Amino acid sequence: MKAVGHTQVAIESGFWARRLATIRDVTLWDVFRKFELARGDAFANFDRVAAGEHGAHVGFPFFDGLLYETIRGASDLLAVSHDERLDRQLDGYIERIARAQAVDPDGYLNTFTTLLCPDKRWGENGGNLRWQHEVYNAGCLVEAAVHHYQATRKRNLLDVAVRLADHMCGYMGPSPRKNIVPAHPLPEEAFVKLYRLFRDTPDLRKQYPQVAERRYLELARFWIDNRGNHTGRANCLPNLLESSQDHEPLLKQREAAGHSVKAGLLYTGLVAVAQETGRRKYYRAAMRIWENAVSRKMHVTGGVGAMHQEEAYGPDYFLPDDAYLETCAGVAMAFWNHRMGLAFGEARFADIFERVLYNNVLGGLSLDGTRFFYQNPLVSKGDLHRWDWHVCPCCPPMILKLLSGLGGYIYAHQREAIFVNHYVESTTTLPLEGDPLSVRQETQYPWEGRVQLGLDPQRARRIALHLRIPDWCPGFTVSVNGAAVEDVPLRRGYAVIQRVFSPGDRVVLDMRMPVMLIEANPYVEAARGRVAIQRGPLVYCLEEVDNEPGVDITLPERPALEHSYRPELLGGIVEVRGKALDGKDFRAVPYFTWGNRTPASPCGQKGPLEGGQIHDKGIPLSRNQMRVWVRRDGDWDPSVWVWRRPDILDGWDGLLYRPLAL
Ligand code: FUB
Ligand code: ZN
Repeated sequence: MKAVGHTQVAIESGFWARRLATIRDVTLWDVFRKFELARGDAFANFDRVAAGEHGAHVGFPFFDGLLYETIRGASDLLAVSHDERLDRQLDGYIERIARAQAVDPDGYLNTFTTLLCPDKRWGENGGNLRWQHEVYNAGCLVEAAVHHYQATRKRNLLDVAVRLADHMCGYMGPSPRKNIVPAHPLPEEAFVKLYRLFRDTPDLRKQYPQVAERRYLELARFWIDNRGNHTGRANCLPNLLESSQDHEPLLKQREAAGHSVKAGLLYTGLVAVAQETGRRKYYRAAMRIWENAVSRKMHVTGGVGAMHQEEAYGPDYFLPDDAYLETCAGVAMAFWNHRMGLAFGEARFADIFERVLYNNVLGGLSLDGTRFFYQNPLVSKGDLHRWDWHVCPCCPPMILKLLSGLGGYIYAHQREAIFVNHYVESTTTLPLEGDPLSVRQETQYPWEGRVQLGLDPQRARRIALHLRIPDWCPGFTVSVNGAAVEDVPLRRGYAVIQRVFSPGDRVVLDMRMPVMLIEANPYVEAARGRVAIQRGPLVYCLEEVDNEPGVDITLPERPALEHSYRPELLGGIVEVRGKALDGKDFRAVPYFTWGNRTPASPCGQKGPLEGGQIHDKGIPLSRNQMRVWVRRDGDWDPSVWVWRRPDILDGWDGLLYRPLAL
């Protein structure tokens, strides 16, 4: 499928319009301000490079990249609603970035290396490619430049990015160039975007006669193909290790592994390269790794990267309550699933996108838009609070990148077929062959499951309308112009309504949205005997402020669960209420709203914790064995081995989560 870009989609009312207004009016400015003030001005690194200075550098080596990412997010906001002040502010930053690049004859740009270890570019001469983040930063610059150009049609940032990208294309790649791959993935997809920008914009292409855009795609492909090939890497880090998915060739990898942010961004780049080259081996690898990630390594919130060490994916089914689940990893998971959905044309990828978006990622940003979570575990002992700013502020820019472009994930099309992948109140015009098609979507989603679509083709025409039926949905009905449509076929997770649509037609999708209890696959030790509360795409949580201190609830076998909209609570939410086995009432709120009110008392939470701290993947698992993590004498014991019990998986069909039959 081809996605409808975010600039073509207007989100002006409903749940997301309110969230996006906060992001546009508050979060964006807050993030820039904190980068400038929190620990010194991170943009001043560029000024010092421009002035030929050496020495002090503000922040971690990847701060250049984080600033570029914030510019990308800002550009996407600018593209949907022009803001003179923001436009000028970005131009000011870009001028400082461009001045820093201008002093280098090659167009090389990485403030950390230039200021602190100028003889160690690209990790050479005893440098450290992983730590220096040069290729990653360059990728962030390239993607920011593409988005900024698309938003403004200005070349100021693109000029900088092209100069650096061209330098890289001459420096790294197949022998005799250097075998350098990004220690932190992201540039793979960014270079594909740069390639596409020039390929698809002939006017722009004419303005850059020196550009040979094919080289950008070739370098991205080189990075995918040469992960795990350590030949000739003597001058930087020969092996970037599993953290960077460099332990073996990517196309041979079978599991989601290593640093979970790097992993998600790498898999996104893998699919981007697959889409451009059409090579089946790339698609196959992406699908294999995806199956592993979502059927064995994903929390119910869509969060990934259970391990605290290395912010990494853990072993299969290792999904402890206090897992790490970095917000950035959730964003990367969303990017990856978006591309998978477009590439494979199946709704199950948008299901994962939705799960991670509404729970793990949205939970990473406070309701007022100024405070953040880095980790998003399922439980808090009362000592995890939102932070105003972090010494490693990687998550705010990633949140901005995803949410600023949210409009671009909703609709897609393919010849006469249109796809509604997400239920977000919005309007768009789909560029179908022949005439464009206007669509107006009205919905109270995620609070209600009813979606009304007004379709306005310019003339009566045959269209196959595909409506995603989410994995959580136990039943739905469809009507067109008030008449029920019987036996709507479900294809690849979409309800397909194929007919001649006329101007003014109205389609109503009604999805049942009961409160559900979700159980995890029995191999998930930490979840045995436990359930998650979910309604629609939202996973719920219990906070001390609404409940008894300690929040430790045992449910009766058939709990009566009620829900109602509470406009005054947490900006307006659907609350879930029930009675515990001991007869006491409890109240649950959407997980994404947690940590916005009075913090829980320290150690208020009881139950198994700290699983994510223990990890030793040194011992290979045999096919018939698995390691379980058992709590003994108050501690987790990782060394318990059991024979796999396929019998306990009866009826699970490879699922990781399913509704509990009540
Ligand atoms: O290495 C850059 C960023 O810092 C990663 O994406 C985050 O996970 C944090 O480790
Ligand atoms: Zn992060």
